[in-house]
Amino acid sequence: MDPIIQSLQESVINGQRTEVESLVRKALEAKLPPEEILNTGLIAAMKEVGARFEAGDYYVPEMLIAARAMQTGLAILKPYLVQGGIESSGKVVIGTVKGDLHDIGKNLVSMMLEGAGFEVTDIGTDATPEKFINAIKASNAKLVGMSALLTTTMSNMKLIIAALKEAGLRDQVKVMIGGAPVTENYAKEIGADGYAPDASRAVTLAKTLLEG
Ligand code: B1M
Repeated sequence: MDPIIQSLQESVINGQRTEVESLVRKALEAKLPPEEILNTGLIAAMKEVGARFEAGDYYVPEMLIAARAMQTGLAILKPYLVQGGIESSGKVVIGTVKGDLHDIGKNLVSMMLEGAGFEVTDIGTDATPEKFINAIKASNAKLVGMSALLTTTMSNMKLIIAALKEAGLRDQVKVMIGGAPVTENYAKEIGADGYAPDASRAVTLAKTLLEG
């Protein structure tokens, strides 16, 4: 592994924001591919943070500090991951479902969708069914993206789909879901139109859903 990427991983794991900032810049200056900086540097580090939390070596504050460091790196990387000036591919409403505060993955999906030309309305975290419904009505979106990182909150995706039906919006929008505990099977089970395991595949899925 490139030594810059190795140091970047360590800095995210240790929650060293300033180091993360300078290492992402250094990696870009060294012409390392932005996707490698993202996947091997930032995302892999967050996986390790999760593993340490699970093992009882890290607690919530360490997770939070690591998340902040990761977000700093992501902000610097953003212009290199998304290419602007593309024609609109469609309108999307995206949010992390009620009860869930994890937003790094959702932000990444949002960012990549924007980069692919989608007009994204990001309703943030802890989003209630009403919030999704109001945003769809306000933007006239044809696609809804839901993210969940907790096994306890992923079931809220089902409630949101039911609320969309009740509001008479289900036929107007396609629904795509994602997040660490979510699977293709779960998407089928709750009647979503698709599942994507990561941000780049979320873009491919969004395009397919809106074409079909
Ligand atoms: Co949380 N947390 N956390 N946490 N946290 C996890 C999710 C956990 C797996 C850690 C662990 O135990 N190993 C665990 C969940 C266990 C479970 O439910 N099975 C957990 C827990 C337990 C908790 C708390 C309950 C801890 C506590 O309080 N005791 C608590 C819950 C708070 C709440 O939400 N109500 C909590 C809190 C937090 C912080 C606030 C400290 C922080 C979040 C900060 C933030 O997001 N601003 C945090 C973090 C950072 C994590 C881990 C370490 C990292 C998550 C992350 O950002 N990953 C996480 C461990 C892990 O996931 N391995 C963990 C990087 C990100 C790029 O990946 O989000 O998976 P991810 O997104 C990917 C794909 O999933 C996909 O694309 C993204 C890019 O490739 N994707 C989509 C995501 N959304 C998509 C939507 C799509 C398509 C694809 O379409 C719409």
